[in-house]
Amino acid sequence: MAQSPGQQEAERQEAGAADGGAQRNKYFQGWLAVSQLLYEGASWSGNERHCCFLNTRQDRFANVSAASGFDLLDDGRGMGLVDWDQDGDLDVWIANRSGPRIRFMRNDAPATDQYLAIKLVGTTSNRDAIGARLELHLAGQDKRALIRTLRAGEGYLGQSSKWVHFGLGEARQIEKLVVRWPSGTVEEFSLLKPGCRYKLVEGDTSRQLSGNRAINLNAKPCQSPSSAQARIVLSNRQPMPDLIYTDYARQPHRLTEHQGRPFLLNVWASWCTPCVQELTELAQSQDRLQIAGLEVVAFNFDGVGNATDSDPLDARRLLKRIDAPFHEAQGTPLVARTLEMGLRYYFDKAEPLSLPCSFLVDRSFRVAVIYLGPVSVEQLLADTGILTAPPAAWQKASLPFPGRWAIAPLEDSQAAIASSRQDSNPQQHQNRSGTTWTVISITLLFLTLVVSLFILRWRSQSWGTRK
Ligand SMILES: [Ca+2]
Repeated sequence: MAQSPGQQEAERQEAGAADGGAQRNKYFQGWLAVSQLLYEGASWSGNERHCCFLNTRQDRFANVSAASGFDLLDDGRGMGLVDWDQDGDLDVWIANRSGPRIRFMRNDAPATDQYLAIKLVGTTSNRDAIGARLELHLAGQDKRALIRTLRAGEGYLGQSSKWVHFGLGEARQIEKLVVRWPSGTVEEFSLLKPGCRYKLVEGDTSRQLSGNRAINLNAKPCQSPSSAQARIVLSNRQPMPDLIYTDYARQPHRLTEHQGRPFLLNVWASWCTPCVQELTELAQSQDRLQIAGLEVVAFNFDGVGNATDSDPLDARRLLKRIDAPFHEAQGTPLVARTLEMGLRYYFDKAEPLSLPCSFLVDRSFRVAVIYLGPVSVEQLLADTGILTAPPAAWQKASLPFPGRWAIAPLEDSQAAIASSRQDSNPQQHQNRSGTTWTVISITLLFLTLVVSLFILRWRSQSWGTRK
């Protein structure tokens, strides 16, 4: 049967919508695939070193990445330029997708050259003077002006300081500064001195000298922590999985047998030299561990996974040799997989279980601290000592350096964390939002009914009173 033009158009629109939906699904599937790759440890652009190019003022640039110290292997995303310590040179903040998430690079180049810093205040233009173009003319120099443009945003989600910075080199005198305001007005400012910071207001050619105050940053260069050794204090402790295992006498156990007192779950193997050193130190400090009320559950992984040439008997002999009075536990592929899933859950990153590795578990059977690599007895005793600290003190102790929380840590529940991660899926987010709005609608309807009944009852009472 022949279709009407209207039916044909409706079918075309429907087919187009279906195609659009399929395209959107492919788009989201693509992002999910990329996210999964990153989650599994792949890098988006982490193997591309940062670059820094020096303008030689001869229509050429020189690659000074290595000499400047910028050739980092970070997975960078954005950067901002600012004279953070106000000593006349530009410093750099770098934001990374991977760790370290943020870097501050203080410019420690010899401060023999001069500078000029300008803050613009628009009146007829926008107040921040975004879009203004500044031309700086130096006395006794060639006729080429130094030009800067004030922008709102640079790079990905980045914004440099709105203080416009000029490096003057060896110049010691400024002829003039021409400001082309976004409103179209052009103004010239003279009598500016090198080595100063000025606030310039649109329509007012008098300049305001802003105080110079060099800030002494006491920070020292730090070494990036090794990924092979780390101490991670969970700001909100998470439940420890209940592991089922056997001891060396093949007697079955559950890890929850240790609930009610703090213990260290240590993952080790006899072929792992750092593991043996760590266990030896723990064994030699057994008296101190006992006084602290800390038990050690030593999970041995000899003969598990790729270590097929090792034998659990080796582990048993070694524990006897070092006289380690630990609770012996024989690891299995399932236990290894469970611990790996736990680490994936805690860190939102999929990585294989590496040895040695330890979990400090509190008396409520919650993981409090994770140690990747060996942990010293002193550190272990210190962490055990603060297991009973109030939540605020514990969260403070979980920070790697002093600071305050910009966003409060997640609630101490798996549901809250799962819910927060659900936002990464737009479709699920829509569904959850829809549920929320449905709940709100039902609540509002219920409240409306209650209020209506109350008003009706009040009016009937009032009428009754009048009678
Ligand atoms: Ca500086």
